[in-house]
Amino acid sequence: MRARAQSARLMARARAVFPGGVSSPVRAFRGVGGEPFVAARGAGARLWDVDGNEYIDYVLSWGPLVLGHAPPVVLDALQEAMQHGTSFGVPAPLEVELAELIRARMPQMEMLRFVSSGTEATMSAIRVARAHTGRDRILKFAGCYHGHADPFLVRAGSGVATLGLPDSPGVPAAVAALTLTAPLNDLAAAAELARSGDGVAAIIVEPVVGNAGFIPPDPDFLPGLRALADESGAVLIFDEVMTGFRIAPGGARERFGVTADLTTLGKVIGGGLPVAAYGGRRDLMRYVAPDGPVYQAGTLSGNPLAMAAGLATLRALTPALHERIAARTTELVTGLREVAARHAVPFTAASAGSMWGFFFRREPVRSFADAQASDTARFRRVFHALLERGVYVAPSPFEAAFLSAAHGPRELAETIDCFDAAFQVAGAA
Ligand code: HOZ
Repeated sequence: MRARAQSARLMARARAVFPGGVSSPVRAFRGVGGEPFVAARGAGARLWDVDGNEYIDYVLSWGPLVLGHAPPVVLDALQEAMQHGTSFGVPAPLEVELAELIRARMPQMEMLRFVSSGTEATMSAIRVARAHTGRDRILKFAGCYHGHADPFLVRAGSGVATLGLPDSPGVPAAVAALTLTAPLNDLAAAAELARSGDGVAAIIVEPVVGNAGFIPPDPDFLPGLRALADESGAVLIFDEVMTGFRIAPGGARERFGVTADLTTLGKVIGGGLPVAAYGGRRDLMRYVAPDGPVYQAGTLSGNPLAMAAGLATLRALTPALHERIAARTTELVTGLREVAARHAVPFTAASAGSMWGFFFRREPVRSFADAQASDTARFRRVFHALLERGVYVAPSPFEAAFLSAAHGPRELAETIDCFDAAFQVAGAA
């Protein structure tokens, strides 16, 4: 057994000051049981805990670290930026540069606004949609997670799914009633809801779901939502906090040929610092104050250090590098499928770009209900067998995995060997 005495000591202290000992629920390992490890440092594809144990990291801070931990280009950019100050509270060059770079890769982001978290991005995007349409209700999909603002904590994925909370107390019933929920990949159900009453302000979706585990869209799903939004007058919002700069250099628009009216971004665009954004059609973004009446603001929005890290990351993430990481991700997923087949473990795994995931289930997973029907007990056992061998995947079956530029052939081979061994000891039903 790996020794984790220091981690245990720190977690005991943490539990006295934080609910569950964590700054965000899924980190508490409640989905898999046992004690979380406490990180000391990261470099490239690897993380070390405070007891000196080493892990190949497929969580990558839940997605942002597409270049791996502590990439020199990002550290250099931060060193340079911090010479000039850490926050200005007035416009500054780096935010303009990052916005222009994002727009060059995602032309549908005609105008955008930087915020500090994905939650702020999605709650601001639906505010714009509500202002534009004059409607209050929104349509989301079961298992999709769009942050923890009140309207989204209805049949949500990520930590909400991990903890098995159907809805969160504290969200007023009147607010929750404005959120309609359809099953993923179910266009007929979505159409029925979007056409009910006086329609919905927004249809919001993760174009590839990462918060119910990894669930790709059926080929007709996103084009169908686009048509439904057009026909019903709803604003189509792609929540690309996870998929942005992961599933293709230009995100969902490039990968699926479907353009949303508004897009939310986060994770990769901050290169490991707290950055998110919402943006899209110019006529919609003109509603945002001070151009328009929709209010949204933030003291640290456009923070220069965060902008520097995001710029350095996106500049390094060329289409060629994206392709290389995506090819390695495919290679890993193929290798894992082969190992599972050898052990006769019911297993389904898939990837899009540098985002991937797996379920213990033989049939494909197309919905949150399918994900919940996967063998989560087997997931827990395999998770711990992997961690023991130095491979860290998210401590929940309802989270996606990621790959970075730093994951090379050595990491892939080690990982496939570790899955082999984990299936050997923990793969049986
Ligand atoms: N919502 C994030 C994953 N889907 C988790 C963030 C965190 O716990 O750090």
